[in-house]
Amino acid sequence: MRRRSTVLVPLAALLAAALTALPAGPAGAEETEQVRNGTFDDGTEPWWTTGNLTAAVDDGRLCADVPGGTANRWDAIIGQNDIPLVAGETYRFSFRASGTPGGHTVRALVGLAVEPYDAYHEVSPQPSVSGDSYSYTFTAPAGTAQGQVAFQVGGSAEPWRFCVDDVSLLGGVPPEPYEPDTGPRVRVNQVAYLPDGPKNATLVTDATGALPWRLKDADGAVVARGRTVPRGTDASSGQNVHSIDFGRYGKRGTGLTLVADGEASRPFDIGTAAYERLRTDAAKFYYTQRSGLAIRDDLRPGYARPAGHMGVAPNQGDTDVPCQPGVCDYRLDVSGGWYDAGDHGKYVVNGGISVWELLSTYERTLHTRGAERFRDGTLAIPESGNKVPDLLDEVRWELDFLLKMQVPEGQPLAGMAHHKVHDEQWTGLPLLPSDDPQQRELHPPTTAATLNLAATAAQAARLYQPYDREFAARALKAARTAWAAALAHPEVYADENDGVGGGAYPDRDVRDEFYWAAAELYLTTGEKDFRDHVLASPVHTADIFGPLGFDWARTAAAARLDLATVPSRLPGRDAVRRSVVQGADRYLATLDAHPYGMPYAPENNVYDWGSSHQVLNNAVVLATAHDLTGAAKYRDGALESMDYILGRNALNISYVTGYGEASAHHQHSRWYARQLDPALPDPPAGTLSGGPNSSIQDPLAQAKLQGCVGQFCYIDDIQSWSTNETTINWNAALARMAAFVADQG
Ligand code: 9MR
Repeated sequence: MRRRSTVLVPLAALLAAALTALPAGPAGAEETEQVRNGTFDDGTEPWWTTGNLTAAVDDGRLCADVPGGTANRWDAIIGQNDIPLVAGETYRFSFRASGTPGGHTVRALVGLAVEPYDAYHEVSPQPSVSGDSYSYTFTAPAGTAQGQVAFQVGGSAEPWRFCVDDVSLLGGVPPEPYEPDTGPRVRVNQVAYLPDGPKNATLVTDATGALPWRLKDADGAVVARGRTVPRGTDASSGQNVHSIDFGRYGKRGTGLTLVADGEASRPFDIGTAAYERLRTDAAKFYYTQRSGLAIRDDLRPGYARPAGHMGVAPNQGDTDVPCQPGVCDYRLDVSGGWYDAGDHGKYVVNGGISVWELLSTYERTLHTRGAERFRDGTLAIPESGNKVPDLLDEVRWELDFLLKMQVPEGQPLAGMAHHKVHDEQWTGLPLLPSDDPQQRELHPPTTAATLNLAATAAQAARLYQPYDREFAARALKAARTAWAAALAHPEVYADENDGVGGGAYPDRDVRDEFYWAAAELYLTTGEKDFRDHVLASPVHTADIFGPLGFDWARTAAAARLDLATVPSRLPGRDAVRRSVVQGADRYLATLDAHPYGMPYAPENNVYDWGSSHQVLNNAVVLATAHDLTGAAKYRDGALESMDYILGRNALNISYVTGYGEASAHHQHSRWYARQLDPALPDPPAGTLSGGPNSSIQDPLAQAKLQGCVGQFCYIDDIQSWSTNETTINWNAALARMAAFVADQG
């Protein structure tokens, strides 16, 4: 279709006028069309198609008959190459498209025309028969002379007809400021407060003096009232805020709202039911992360998918995986385990902390209430009905994988564990695990991975003993072998640049991993040698409960918390328990000083990657202090920490999918990728998002969140892998805390 240039000219003139008025106008910020013949007035040149398409001009548009029966979007493409893209420049990508029949998904993208085919911007509209217009603004994360505009139309079982017109990629457009929709200014836990727990909220307001608040039940009747407490400027958000304490009201109910300063909060409950649900949902997350097993629709309606990486084409499989060239000359069956996150990689270090936190969730129930939570049948997994607690069955899936990552006897570095296994190159989104065509590779063994294996296999040995003695014995043997191998090779580190096709997970300080492995081996065996290693570790007496909290790289807390809670004859155990309580005191002080009531205030307000789970892990220290002392203040602190996760925050969002009126649901994942492909599901209910990350490493966050303050460094978009991914270690922190809260009900 011929473009009406009359519209463009005055626009450009206006812009030029505006620019001359600015003191320092950005050089070259003139809107420039990058697409040639996007109106198809001159036939189809220079557009190209894959061989299975014939494109022709029809009624001024470009149309193609798309064959049915292709597997991937990229199996049928219409594209234009040689499009120059400038890093940091903002573009408007627009086009008009129709589909017959309507509803077929098109992957429209601007990106690299050559390997690794990075998508700089992609969308997945489903054009109707009558046609729709689309327009998107994005900032190019990198520059290239080999850019491309492409419409990927494959992946449909049925044939259909696709037409496109007025394709435009306009460079030099002004960036669109990103304004998150933060809803009402009264911020509450959008899920539930416990009837006898603390109840706090935060009000965002310009008012400097105290304001009245009212609590309303579902019928709108005022059931409590009071006055806010002005807290000044909150450093974590830059907002002026007041806090509200309505903890004296404790009647169960649903659909309550808190009203202040002319705004009503999102609705919430006072009750325990939501936490009973979250306790299981957070743990059910793992079944659909499983590799090497078909996910059953009867167990997870809407989440069924074929088994991933079992060697069935196009997968190359994890059943017979070589090392990276030059790393080893054997192959291993490393099938099974959980996919780490939204990628298809499997990493021993991160698998380790995830296993530990889930097993400690289980182990805690043995020492606190005596009852076994997560008993057989509670998680609806294939093993339900085998008389083993379901949480143990689920974690076993990962433990079996971790054991397979151990270097076999007779090989160099025998007994150590390979750091990770993943694809040679990063794969695109969306991509079901079973559709990944890439070569999988084992990466070199590391001391950190070996000690993760030693710690978790030792922990497993004591917990699985009542259910499977053979496995317990095998796990303990593997743990001992790993421990000896780590002692023999104490400084083999992951290469911090080994981040192609999978994450690097580098860690050059493994004193904490040695401490953790020694502690688990001691708690399981009671042996003097391991006890001596624990007592001699420099980490044993160190102050380890810092502001960021523990995670996959900072594992000392795993040891300390277990030494404090799992019965043993460790000399000086009282001091160990005191150190946990002192750590909790510090997190409590942070929480009390924080107008959003969180036990997290990182140095210089730099929110870490996965901050949601850092908040939760700090809450785990509070929860453990409550278990150790029975003091209500630690329980209250642990409960209040959940409020932040579930909506009492600057963005007014619950970071747990399906919990709260506004919850994260576009997490970065190759298979929970509904944002990109409506045929795929969102992440299951009970999935934790990584949350604000000040370093915004991904291009989408860089384009939208530049200059963000703390809590605002987050966007619920599938492309934002640095602020919005889902991972096995983050969900473990959620599972641990959800179980604690449910136990208080
Ligand atoms: O959560 C991890 C973060 O702490 C690291 O700094 C980063 C770089 O190694 O990796 C993050 O983990 C990602 C991993 O590397 C690959 N799978 C997805 C993980 C979450 O984004």
